Amino acid sequence: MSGLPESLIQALQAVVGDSGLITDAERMHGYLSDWRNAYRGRAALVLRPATTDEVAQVVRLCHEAGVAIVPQGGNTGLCGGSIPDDSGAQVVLSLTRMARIRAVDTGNETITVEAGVILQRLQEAVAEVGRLFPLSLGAEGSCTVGGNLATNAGGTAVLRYGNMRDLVLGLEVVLPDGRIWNGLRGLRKDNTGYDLKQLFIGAEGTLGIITAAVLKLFPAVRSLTTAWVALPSAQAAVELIGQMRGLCGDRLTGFELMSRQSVEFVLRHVAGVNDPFAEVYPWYVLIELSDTQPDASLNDMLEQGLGEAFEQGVALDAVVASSQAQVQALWALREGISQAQNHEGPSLKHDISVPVSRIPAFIEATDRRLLKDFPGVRIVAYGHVGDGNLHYNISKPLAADDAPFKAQHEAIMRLIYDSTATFDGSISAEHGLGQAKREAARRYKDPLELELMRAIKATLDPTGLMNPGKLL
Ligand code: FAD
Ligand code: 2HG
Ligand code: ZN
Repeated sequence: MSGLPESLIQALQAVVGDSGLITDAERMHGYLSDWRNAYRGRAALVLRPATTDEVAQVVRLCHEAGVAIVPQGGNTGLCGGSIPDDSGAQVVLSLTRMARIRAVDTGNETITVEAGVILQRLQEAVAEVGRLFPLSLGAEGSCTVGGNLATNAGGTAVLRYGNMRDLVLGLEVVLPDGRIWNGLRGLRKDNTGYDLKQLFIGAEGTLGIITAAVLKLFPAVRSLTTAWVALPSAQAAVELIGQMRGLCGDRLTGFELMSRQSVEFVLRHVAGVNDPFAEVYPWYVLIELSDTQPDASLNDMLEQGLGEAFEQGVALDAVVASSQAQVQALWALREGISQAQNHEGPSLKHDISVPVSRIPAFIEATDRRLLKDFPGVRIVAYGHVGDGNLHYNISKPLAADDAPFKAQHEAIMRLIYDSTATFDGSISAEHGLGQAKREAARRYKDPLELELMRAIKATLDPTGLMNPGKLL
């Protein structure tokens, strides 16, 4: 049984109805672990409110009873932020039933959506009115707008459109005591004091529950070209992105870097993908150019950029997609890395960032230190070059047992974060801290910043019931 007082369970049930409350262990299962099974917890029950008022009422009831809440969207997060602890005393509050598109205002170029709307559904709804919502990531078929906001999600279009933080005009939030803050303003200019919505974006559910948002719309893309390019080094990727930006400006909307090891994992484990080249190269980039004009000469621009890159030895080989199917095939090689790495045994995921210009030196120095101290580990480095954001992931040595590798996790993580700090970087560029990087943040973040963050937490959530054990 849940361990919560029967009177509280009845009161919660009266708010959300039978379909909004799960106590059965089997039905709770999917809410209690992440997709990699890297984090697993227990919960007193799962609540699935369907409206903002229901969220407010259940949060108030939990607040009065001193019960901790773990907000959850699509549960695709990569650092355990949406998974309860193992006490069995916490309540998971899933937003997936709050999935309405409340309003579309093409005159104001905004859409107002509830937190449980799946990102892909948002993209499709926006396309139907001839617009673009540019946030794009591998989990878009199951992650939610609320989760994207709570993690300040990044993805593959940040170099042109920014992080989730940049795509928001207003929020509706249920505060930890159950009050509703209606900040659903669709204003591009509002200088009336602190920008409170930004506090909740990237807070990973530790300051309140985001129930709805006003998001910006962008002009639809009407021409697009995609290329897969082989490079001799990571340094070449930094040079090439600078050249392509100079040539194409804002038309450069994707520039993803992949090491050979990353691509090999995809070729090995993802069905239906092929290596575009007969030869093996050490690094690859996927380049996307796009424009709002239907007849933009993107191929000419790409050819010019690549032509110069070949002359300088910055690029070694390239294919340009000639059909929508080929575009998808190239993206499958990139987006398949996460899934493919899971098939290679336990792994350590990192989403570090360093200044773009320092990516090559970071990789060189960190590879060297890592392979010296942990011989045989497989480095799966890839990421969003334009954002200085690398997924510097590590898989266990081939043919080694899991246990010795797992025992080295802390030391490997420490080495990578120490190296990141040496390069003036961040230990989390896009996935957040959750439970995975909470301890590490204490070591690498400025003590004054941590003090200010704790002060904000104490002001908004003095009883500490909103996603405890995460982020701070
Ligand atoms: P969840 O996992 O459910 O929750 C994430 C955090 O947000 C938790 O702390 C949770 O408590 C909190 N939360 C959720 N909803 C709310 C709410 N309504 N109010 C308050 N707090 C809430 N991330 C990137 O940034 N870039 C990528 O490129 C990327 N690619 C991915 C690829 C794959 C294959 C996978 C599995 C994940 C990827 N992710 C990526 C990570 C993940 O998809 C994002 O973090 C996403 O934003 C999480 O959304 P979600 O709805 O699944 O949130
Ligand atoms: C990506 O860019 C995601 O593919 C996931 O951020 C990274 O699985 C990972 O480590
Ligand atoms: Zn990423």
